[in-house]
Amino acid sequence: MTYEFLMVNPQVEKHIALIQLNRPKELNALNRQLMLEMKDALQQLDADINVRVIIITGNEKAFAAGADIKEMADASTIDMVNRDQFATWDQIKKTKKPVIAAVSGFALGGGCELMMNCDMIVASETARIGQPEIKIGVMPGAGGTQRLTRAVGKALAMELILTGRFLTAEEALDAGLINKVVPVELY
Ligand code: DAK
Repeated sequence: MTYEFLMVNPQVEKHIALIQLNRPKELNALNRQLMLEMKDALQQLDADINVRVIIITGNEKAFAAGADIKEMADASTIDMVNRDQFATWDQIKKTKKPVIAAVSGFALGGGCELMMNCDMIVASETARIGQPEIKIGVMPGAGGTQRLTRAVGKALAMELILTGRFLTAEEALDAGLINKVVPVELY
């Protein structure tokens, strides 16, 4: 399983597969190619009888800093509708095996939405989590308004979406958004 923007190890430990986003210079911004690769990797790992759990991760600085803003910059409304670029996220929900997000650094915008699509979320103490789309004049476009609200309640979800403020890992834990905070050395 060789990809341009992902590194995939189907047996990082016995029965555990690892998908690592691999656009470090762009803070793992989610371009269309990366999302297509994610869909393919998940389908293959789901079909692999040796895999029982799938972990999705980034690197120490960024899980994913959101959809690729540069790729979207010139897109019209019609382009965005036709691209349907977050449809690939549906594959995470279709995956029969548990998917765990291992988050360090930034999980923003589409990156936060990717994280929230997973079944469980473990974050390093350096994680910074948010939906800052408002700062570039758009709203969360891949389920963030709904999943964040279900996870943390309306008050905090509205605050995060309307101000773009980032949560620390501890705040996210207290709010019920993530399962566990670990020291960054363990990440
Ligand atoms: N896209 C593309 N490149 C990005 C990026 C992103 N989201 N985030 C960071 N980068 C790139 C930077 O441009 C920079 O590249 P160079 O300039 O070096 O070439 C490199 O990554 C390092 O970033 P910084 O130099 O900015 O690093 P800092 O540590 O100073 O700052 C930061 C880190 C995460 C605070 C900052 O990079 C930042 O604010 N990034 C943008 C975060 C963001 O706004 N995320 C949300 C993106 S929008 C839709 C609706 C909405 C959407 C899509 C569809 N529909 C209705 C269909 C949008 C979804 C989003 O996720």
